[in-house]
Amino acid sequence: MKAPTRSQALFAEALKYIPGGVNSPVRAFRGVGGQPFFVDRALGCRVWDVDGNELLDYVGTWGPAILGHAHPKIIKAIQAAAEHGTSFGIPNPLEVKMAELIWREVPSMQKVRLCNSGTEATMSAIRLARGFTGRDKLIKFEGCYHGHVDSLLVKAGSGALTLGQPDSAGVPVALSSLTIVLPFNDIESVRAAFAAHPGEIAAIILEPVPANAGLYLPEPGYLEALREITAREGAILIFDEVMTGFRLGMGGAQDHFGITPDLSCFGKIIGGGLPVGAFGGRSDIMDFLAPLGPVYQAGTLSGNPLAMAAGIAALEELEHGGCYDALESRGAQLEAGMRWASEHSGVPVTFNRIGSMFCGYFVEGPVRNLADAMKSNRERFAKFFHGMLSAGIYLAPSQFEAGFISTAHSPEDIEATFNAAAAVMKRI
Ligand code: KE4
Repeated sequence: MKAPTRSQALFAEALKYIPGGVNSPVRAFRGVGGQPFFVDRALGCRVWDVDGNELLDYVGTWGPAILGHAHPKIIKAIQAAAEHGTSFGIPNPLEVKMAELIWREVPSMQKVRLCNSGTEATMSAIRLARGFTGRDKLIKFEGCYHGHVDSLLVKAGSGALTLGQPDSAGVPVALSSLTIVLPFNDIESVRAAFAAHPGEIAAIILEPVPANAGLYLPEPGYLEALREITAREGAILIFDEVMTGFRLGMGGAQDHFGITPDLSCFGKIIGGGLPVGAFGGRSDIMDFLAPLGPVYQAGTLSGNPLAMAAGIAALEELEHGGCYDALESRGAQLEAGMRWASEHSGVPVTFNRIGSMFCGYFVEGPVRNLADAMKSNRERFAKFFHGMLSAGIYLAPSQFEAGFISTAHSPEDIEATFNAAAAVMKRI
């Protein structure tokens, strides 16, 4: 009988105290089978598990590690900030610097409020949109995830235009029924929803690049049409850029696609790996927030000096480091390599990518929405995931997650990745 590995022992221990042994469900490997490994440390584009196995990391802590793990400038910034104290609950200079950075790099962000997670950011943004418009209904899209916000843990009702059903226990139907869930990339359904609910819809919230059902892209003209409809209907357009913010470029998806939303949500990268969130946009809307206005929002650790120091270091490196050209080059190299691996092995894989975000679906393409993504062969994906893990390459443990390349990934790392993929694909 083989002695359990340290990861196995830790997982058994974790199961005693933590539901499912994890503090966030996707970490439990339920999408791919098996047990999660436990990490000991991370540096650059690599993580080492507690049994000493080295892994090339394409999860990047789900997006924040765009500069790789333990970037020296981020570590140094955290150390220096920590010597002054770890939390104040008092306004501090670093939160002003972070706000100015976001204000400068994202023109739509006339005002910004910092918080502690992407979930807090989207939860606050929809409350603000409802408070500002005096309307209660929301539109979200199938396949888009915005954190575990009651009003957004909602799935499509029976008919496309009917009101939403809870997508989690504990969400009251009374609340989910205020959310209309529509197919992404289907602008007619948006027009029909506003026609069916005139003057009642406070906001549309979307991931401009849905990356929580794998990854697929907005069709040409789709985002422009959402902008035009919301402006005409007096509804607030909210871009959830928790993942795409500072990932696709300093201006995020809104700069990439040339759309100005009314409100935007951020997280992940702006915290340099520490807990963070932010939401902001039009001043006339943001000034509805307490203490100025009637919409309440608060947070003990909002603007936390360590998270601000880490995030500022990350954004300043991204701003000055010529990082996005490198990320695009690595992304293109991986895309070409994975397409070769698919052709070489004869296994159909649809590889979607934008910049340094990607997803390989085990299905003939195209994959342009959730319905297409759901056709992927998940059993094959699971075998591919474990085959790559055995080859020392850690991909997201779910077909319905995006992968991330960092500036720490070298061309040699990318080449090793698609060569391993070709070998694994041949075996599954
Ligand atoms: P957090 O509350 O997890 O910081 O952010 C929620 C969130 C909001 N909006 C978008 C577009 C997001 O992708 C997320 C969180 N992303 C997931 C990855 N699919 C985080 C990983 C996890 O849940 O453990």
